[in-house]
Amino acid sequence: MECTFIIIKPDAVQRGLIGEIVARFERRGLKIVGMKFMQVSEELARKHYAVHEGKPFFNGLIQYIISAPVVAMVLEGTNAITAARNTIGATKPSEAAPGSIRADLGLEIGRNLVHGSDGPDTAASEIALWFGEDLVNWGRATDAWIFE
Ligand code: DAT
Ligand code: MG
Repeated sequence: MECTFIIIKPDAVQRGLIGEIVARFERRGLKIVGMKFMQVSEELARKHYAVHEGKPFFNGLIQYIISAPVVAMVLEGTNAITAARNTIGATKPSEAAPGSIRADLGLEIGRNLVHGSDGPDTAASEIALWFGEDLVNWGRATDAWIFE
């Protein structure tokens, strides 16, 4: 089944929104197969956001992501990548769909609370970069009621 990589970013951690955000993914049916609370190094941040290097917002983005701890997660489920992106909402919170995390909890693009992989290739490389092989393969009691 498909996996996606999620970061609960420093603003969400500082605002006490870890539980709120994890709960939204859990309720959706996505299954946690990796999770860690961590301080991100500048080296890891630059690797993760390498695709944005050279853009005007790059330095601010790196400073933001290393400014406080984050929660990194791997979520598994049917179409997990698209499902998680929809639960997260559009990059600009002001344009995100009502009911999404970014619309409900945020206002600015530079404080948009959550990261989610944007496709199968980025999901695979982000999971490898942040977790390596350190994932938990487990049978969830509710799986048969969520996955047909
Ligand atoms: P997303 O996080 O929705 O996948 P992205 O990959 O295009 O968006 O960009 C990564 C992050 O960089 C995004 O969450 C916020 C920041 N960012 C993107 N575009 C920006 C812009 N035009 N101005 C300021 N920050 C931006
Ligand atoms: Mg992205």
